This record gives sequence, C-alpha cells and structure tokens, in this order.
Amino acid sequence: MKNIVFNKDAFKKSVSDNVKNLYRKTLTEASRQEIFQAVSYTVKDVIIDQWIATQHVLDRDDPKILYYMSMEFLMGRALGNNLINLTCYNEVKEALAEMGVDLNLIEDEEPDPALGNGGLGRLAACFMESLATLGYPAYGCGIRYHYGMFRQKIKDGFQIEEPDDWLKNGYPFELKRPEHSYEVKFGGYVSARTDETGRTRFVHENYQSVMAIPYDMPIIGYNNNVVNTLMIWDAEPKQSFELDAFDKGDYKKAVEQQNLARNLVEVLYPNDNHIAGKELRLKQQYFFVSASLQRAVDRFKKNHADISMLPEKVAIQMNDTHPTVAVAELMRILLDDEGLSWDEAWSITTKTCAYTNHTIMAEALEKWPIEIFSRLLPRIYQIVEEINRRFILKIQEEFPNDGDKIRKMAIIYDGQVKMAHLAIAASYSVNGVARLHTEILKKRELNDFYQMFPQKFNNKTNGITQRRFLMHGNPLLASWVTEHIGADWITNLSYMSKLAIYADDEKMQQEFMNIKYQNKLRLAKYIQQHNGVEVDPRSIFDVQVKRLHEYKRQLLNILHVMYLYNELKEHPDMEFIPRTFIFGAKAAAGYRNAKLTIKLINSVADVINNDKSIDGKIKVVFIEDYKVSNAELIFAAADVSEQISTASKEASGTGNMKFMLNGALTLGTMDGANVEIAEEVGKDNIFIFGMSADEVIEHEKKRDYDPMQIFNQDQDVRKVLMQLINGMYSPNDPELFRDLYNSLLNTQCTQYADTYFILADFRSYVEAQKRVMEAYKDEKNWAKSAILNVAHSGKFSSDRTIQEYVDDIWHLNRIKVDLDIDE
Ligand code: B1H
Repeated sequence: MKNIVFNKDAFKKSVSDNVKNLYRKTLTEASRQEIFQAVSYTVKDVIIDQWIATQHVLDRDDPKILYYMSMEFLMGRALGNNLINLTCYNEVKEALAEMGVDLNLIEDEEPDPALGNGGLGRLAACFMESLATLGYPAYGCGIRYHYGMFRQKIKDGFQIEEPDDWLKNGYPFELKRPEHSYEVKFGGYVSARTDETGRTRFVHENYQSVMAIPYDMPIIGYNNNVVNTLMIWDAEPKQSFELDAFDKGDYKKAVEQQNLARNLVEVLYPNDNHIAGKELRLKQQYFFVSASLQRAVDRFKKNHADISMLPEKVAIQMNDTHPTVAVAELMRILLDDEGLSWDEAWSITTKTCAYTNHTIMAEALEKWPIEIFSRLLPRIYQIVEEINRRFILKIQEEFPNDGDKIRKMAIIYDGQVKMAHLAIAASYSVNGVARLHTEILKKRELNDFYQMFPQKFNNKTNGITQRRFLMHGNPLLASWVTEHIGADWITNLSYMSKLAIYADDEKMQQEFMNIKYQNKLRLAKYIQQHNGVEVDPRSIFDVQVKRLHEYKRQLLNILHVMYLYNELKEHPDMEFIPRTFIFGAKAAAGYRNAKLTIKLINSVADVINNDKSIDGKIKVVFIEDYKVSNAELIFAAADVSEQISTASKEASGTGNMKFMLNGALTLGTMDGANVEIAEEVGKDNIFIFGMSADEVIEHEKKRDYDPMQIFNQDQDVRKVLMQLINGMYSPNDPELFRDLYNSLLNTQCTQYADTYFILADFRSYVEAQKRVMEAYKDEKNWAKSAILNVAHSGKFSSDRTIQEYVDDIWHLNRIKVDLDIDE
C-alpha cells in the first residue's frame, strides 16, 4: 500500500511552474540544471507536508529523540532516493519522460553532498535513512561545510585535488532555520564568582563568539510519511546580529570574530582514519556540538521542567571521538546554565551519552595538546580536568596496586587530552562496529577500560541501506528480486534468504548473469565516457573501491596485477579468463605513499592496457573521483569484491556489504565484517586468504616479521618488486616508485618494513586469485554463488543495525505519521 497518491498532471504543472518562477523560462528553454532545481522543488513540496506532519507528531507525543552527532554525513545525491522513499520514482520518471525529460540525466545534475570522507560518514548517512524508515525520531547533527570532500582529477596519472563547490547552484533540499540560531563561544578566560547563595559561579569572559545557523535537510523514511531532520550548522559572524562591538570601538575583535565565522565551516578535513590535529578542527567540533546540544536542551525544556528527566527524552550518540566535547559541553550546560551540582550533572550526562569506536589505527586516535584545548575552550577544559580528577580516583579504587593504570587510562596525561578516554568514562555504552573489531577492543586496545566497565561494551555490526544500494543503484536486480520473492526485502532485508532456493535454478542463474552483464555494460560506458578506456563487459570485473590507505592494501592488489602480467608474458598460452581490474580511491592530500600508489596504478594501467601482445586479457582502470553516485554504478557491475586489508586493521568495512548485496563474490581477509560475511554466505561462496588478526597482532608484538626473507626466497615477489625500481613502469623517472619499494623492504625508511604485511600475504593472495579464476570458469556455479551472496546479505542492512542500537542503547519508540493529522 502506498502512502501518497501521485497526481501526474499536478506534478507536471508544478515542474513547469517552477521553471517559470525560478528562471523565467519555459521547459524547452531551461537547462538540465534548471530542470533539476525545478523538479527538486516540486518534490520538496511533497516532502514538506510530511515533514510538518512528523514534527507535529513529535510535538504531540513527546517521544525520546536520538541526536546522532557526527563530523561527517556522506549523504550522496538526494533526488533519486527521495523519490524512491516517497514511492513515486517510476511515476516521476514516466511523467518527466512525457515532458521529454530523462530523469537519470536530471539526477546527474545534482552535486553529491560529500560532507564526509568514507565509511564513517557514509555509515552516518545510512543510519539516518534507516532511522526514518523504521520510524524512530532522530536528528543528525553535523556541519554544513561550504566545501565537502575534494573532487579528484587524475592528471598524468597523479591525483589533483579540486575544491568541491557543492553549494554553487544552491541546494534545493536544504532549509535555512535562522530562528534556531545559537551563540558559540571560544577563547577568553573563566572567572569564579560567589553568588548570593554562596555557590561558586563560573563566568566566561572576553571570549570571541560566532552564531551557529542550522540548515535542515529532510530524511525521508520509506513509504511511511516519516521525515526526520539532518541539522547541519553554518557559521555567521555575530556582528550582523549585534553591531555594538563596532560602537564600542572594539574593531580588532570584530574583525577577528568575522574571520572566525568565515573559516570555521569552510572545509571538511579530507583525512580518513587519520587525525590532522589542527586547532581549527577542534573549533569545528565544539562549534557543532555546542549548537546541537543547546538546541536539544531547549527542545527538551519546552516540555519539561525537570532537567533530571533528560536521559528519558534524549539520547546522544557520538560517532567516534570527534564529537566527544559533547560530554563536557553537556556538563557545562547542566552546571552553569541549569545550576545543578556536579553529581547531578554527571549522573544525567552519563545516562545520555554513548560512544561508537570506529578504528584502532593509532594515527586516528584523537589527542589534543592541553595548550590548544585550554586556550580555545577554557571552561570546557576546567570541566574535563575535574572529570579526569574524579576518574583517576576511581581508577585507583578499582586497581589499587597498579600505578601503571593511571598512565594508561587517564583522560589528561602527558600534556594531552585523550578523547577516547573521556568518551568511555562518560558514556553508558561503548560499541565497536563489527564482531571482530569489538573483540579486539575488549581484549586488547581498550582492555583496561573493559576490565573497569565490562557492562558498557557491546558490538553493533555495521549495515547499509538497501534502498540506496540496491533499489536505486541496481534497479534491474531489484526488480528481479521483487518478481521472485515479493517486495518485503525493501523494508526487511532478511527476506532475501527466500532467494536461496533459486540458486540452483539454471534459468534464474542465466537471468542473474544477464542482469550483471547489463550493469557491466552500463559501467563500461561510464568508464569509456569518463576515462576514455575501453573495457570488455565479458571480462571479470574485479573491483577495489574505497579510500586509499596503506592498511587497505591497494598496493597488494596492483602488485598482484604486475605479477599476473609477468606470468602472461612468460606463458602467453596459459589458461586465462580476461580480467578488468577496477580501482577507485581518493588519497588524503598530504599522504605521500597513498598518492604514489595512485600513480603506480595508473602507470601499470598505461603499460598493460597498451600492450597488444596480451590481447587485452588484462585491463586496469582507475576511476576518477570515486564518490557515492558512481559507487552505486560500480557495486552493481562488480563480479569480485576486493576486501584485502591487513587483518585486524579494518574495523568493519561497509563497501564489502554493498558488493555482497549486488551479488559480487568477496575476495578478502578475515578482517572486520568480512568475518561475518563469510559466516553468512558460507565458505564455498567467498574467497578467503591471508594471515588472521591474531597472527598479525602476534607478529606486531614480537616484532619478528622480516619481509626481506620473503623477497629473498620468492622469485616472483623479487621480480615484481624490482620492477618498482627498474623503470619498467616509469621509464622517464626510474626512481619514481622507490618510496613504495622502501616501504616494503627498508627498515631505515619506515620504522618497520612492510608494516601492513603485504609480502607476508602475497602468496596466499595469488592462490586465492587463482581460485577466483577457476571458479569463474564454471559460470553456472559462479552464478549460484552470486545469487547466494544476495540471498544471505540480510544481516547487513542498516535497518538491522539500527534496531539493535534502539534495543540495546537508545530505547526509542516508533512514531506513526498520518498525513491527515491536522485536517
Ligand atoms: C573509520 C574513521 C575516521 N574509522 C578519523 N575511523 C577521521 C577516523 O577525519 N578524521 O579524523 C575520519 C574517519 N573512519 C571507518 O569507519 C573504518 O575504517 C571502517 O572500517 C568502518 O566500516 C567505518 C564505519 O564504521
């Protein structure tokens, strides 16, 4: 049953009216961008009614609300998904076609709102969509970066970063809400005064401040009238609100405040799994956290006089440590604004805040120098000091004879504020993002904290939304699934298991492979248009798309390609199924080895793609500017999903799940959620290789791994590595790839050679790749495995993940929105 009735004529009229009113043009005169805007405004009009209705239900029922705090929301394009969730995608497509307009081309006019780096930001976006679809009241709280993730250009094989000016044409789905603006204060100092009751009051003085202005974006639930809100904050100087700084002659401060506002939300830090540690980043964090909490507390106080009820009406989830100043900011509000005692405030805070850990990579752990932290946030720093003082007393109580625990667990130590320690001390829940990751947190990384607070720790294996990554990204497969098992999978992905009985059916296998072929054609066309490379849709599409990071081991993948090319050159008649190796990855702008790996991939592509002697058996393609919108095309077209991180390093991965849902077979290590994918799909339908997490961790502890031994003993490895430095792939500059060679072998350059065990896993990877080729020879059996991957993907829906968060952590109730609520 559909919730909205689509009126085609009214829709068409609204679109042409919008073109007219916005641009003084008729439809035939309007550009595609203008039609995109006009269509979006028409859709927004439908959304607004549901949005208002949802807000009225929240006001009427006063349910508990989740505030999901995240520095990143990697939303991807909204138009197509909004239409899908409003259940009128096909109707709109048809109506537009009648007007001579192709919806797909119009969708391509939307910039990807890329307010995130990679997995962590995309997870936040999937969570928002699932919360709305399940009908849970939730706000996403984040930053309206003026420039999102940079656009990647490839020039001469090198990555070039270009600014992502996503707001250039105006973004039709956002709504400015200046009436909910808040002031956020930085710098200055704190003075203590005794008030008339004898209580010490802390007053923040001589600070600089900015105004935080929220922009709301609608998050549409699937077919349920629920529209939640992503509230992203922009900064504006305070002067436009209060001109008196000039009047007082404080011109310098006025200019400073103006600059603060201008810089604050200008750009997203483009680092994945790596902290830059810049002062501006801490400003960004406090800025959006403070504004969001002020709004949350205000909303609560509208309905409640008793602030101690807060944990019953508000849940705050901190997406990694990036928003962890929330702990101290909530304490500040409760102590300074609400006048509570420390114990009362602490009791409320620790029943409200929960923390998700997303990584164990050392370079991603947030630590702020005391100097920066206390200068920028003097009152917040005082509060953190007091939290730390009390926490250390507890540590001493818990481990009376272990002086080392304080060194390892204190929130402030060695001149630094350790955000993870603050998050754990103040949260009632600490979760990892896949079973293996949570076990590593408990057993190793956070073991001291686990001993102290075992009840706080829990696992929430990540998930992805099937509405975007199957319905929207792969309409052919989505319809095929629905034809055979019905449409229940759309809101309950576990229904996919009904497909399993068809896995052996030859006709079904053929249909499946046919759909895969169509999707490969679509991607081949995209690659031809965007990269100018021709690829054969009948070859195996072997894909690794994700951020570029040494631990994700794109280098292992391309070294294997080099090895395979050597094999083909030496044995031209060897049995071989044509293979297209597809890469897509952005490297952080300052990450040298990552950028060099991109260059290597492109150089290998140049040599191999142009070598006529191998008959096009291997093609290598680097897809420029990997982002959510082209990701949808890529997942749909993949045969092989490369998930080859060093075991223990990838907390979960979520791309792995998107590939599986689209019927690609995983080639991966026992890392992150791959472990659970293997468990769901069964070992016959996945290619596992490499060291286990325990083995990796053991070698790291003992420091007994010596890649040079492998280099000396394995002639294939030696040959490939020598090709990195003999100019084979860089004839004009044979030294170009020396740093990559050194990263694998030279202990002088990196502290440990081959930190990510690439050579250790190389043989095992080569063998696994051979199994892939063997398996593909039997097309029917391959199709069977692919269908079984789709069938067993049910666990990896973010709907399942969100339901677990609700049951174990947030304890929210579903709302029901009827559209005639006001009539
Ligand atoms: C993940 C990050 C991350 N973990 C710091 N940590 C950042 C850390 O800008 N920064 O400072 C940005 C991002 N991102 C990823 O989270 C994990 O690597 C994936 O394995 C996981 O699937 C994803 C979602 O949980």
